[in-house]
Amino acid sequence: MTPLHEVIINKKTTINPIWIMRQAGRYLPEFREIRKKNPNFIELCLNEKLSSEITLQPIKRFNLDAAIIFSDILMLPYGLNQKVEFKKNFGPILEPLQLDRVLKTNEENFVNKINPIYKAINHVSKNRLVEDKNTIGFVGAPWTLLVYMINLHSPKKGLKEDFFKDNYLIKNILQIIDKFLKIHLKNQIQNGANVIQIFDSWAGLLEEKDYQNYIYDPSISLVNYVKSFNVPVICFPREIKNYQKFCEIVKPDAVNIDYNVDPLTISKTIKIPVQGGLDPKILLTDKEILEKETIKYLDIFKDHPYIFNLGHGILPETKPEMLEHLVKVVKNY
Ligand code: 1CP
Repeated sequence: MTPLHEVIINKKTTINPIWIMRQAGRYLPEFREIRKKNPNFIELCLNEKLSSEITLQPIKRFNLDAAIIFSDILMLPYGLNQKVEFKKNFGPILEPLQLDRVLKTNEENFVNKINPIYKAINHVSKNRLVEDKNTIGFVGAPWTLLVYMINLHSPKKGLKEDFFKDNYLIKNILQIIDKFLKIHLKNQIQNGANVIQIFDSWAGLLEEKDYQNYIYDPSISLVNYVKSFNVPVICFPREIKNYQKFCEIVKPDAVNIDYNVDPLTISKTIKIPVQGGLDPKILLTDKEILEKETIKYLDIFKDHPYIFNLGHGILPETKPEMLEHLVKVVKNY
């Protein structure tokens, strides 16, 4: 059985598999080398040969237990014919949403437009480097995708004041997102993804009164859908105020925690397997601090099914040797 399945399905506590959010990316010189020659990020995600190669880069370098496919949550709006661009040092920029264009997209158009992603998952999952490991497919959660599709860029400075003004549009878009996320999930699973992670990166922007409509209900729909394929699903409702309540209501197979929550409280209150938590900034310090902080998480979760990961994506400034050291500490624990 693969390492993540041992923990998530068999609830094994004697192993601590490790993979890292954004493990394929900018902190790796071999990634930057490819990126330099491929200024268009979307095109790079749709180049099955290069995206497979990038996915495997961290697997070749470190003793990680899972490959996560090099793609982006914003391939969904792209597949729905909302233009997406990635500007250097700024992040994603989306063109204003045109509901009629999105409504015209059918399953066939969508799958054809982003098909190289599925081919890459297929290549990666069959590669001998990944043989005994997991291949992770992923999507953005409906709320987080809605945020980008309406806000049109990163909501780091908060949402636009009139974000919720067009109720008709929001309702329609959420339905479309649900439909196409299921198509996207199905194709990833049918091509070899054997774990799914759902990123709700902007869950923390909502007030608790809005969780039911924008986080719980849309997540339940996707979690149940993934479960129908017998594939385990990990949810990451980043900076949600109450992870325990989220787990009880949404019932994912495992939950990824962010670095602002107290891991000890989590270990005592959450019954399902847990993933992640370590602050990615710890990887910018030194090996001694890294070791201490890593062992803190491993000690807290020593009797809990636990997958080692960070509390958010690895930072571009991280030195690869720090990740190498982290993997060593986890493996030697
Ligand atoms: O080279 C570059 O400039 C591109 C940087 C980059 C990379 C490497 C982006 C732009 N996306 C990715 C890949 C990516 N994105 C992966 C690959 C697999 C891996 O983990 O190794 C994954 C899983 C994502 C998921 C993703 N994209 C999320 C969810 C996770 C998270 O970080 O919260 C989000 C919010 C995005 C949007 C996005 N894409 C890229 C950026 C810089 C952002 C965030 C911008 C913002 O703050 O709004």
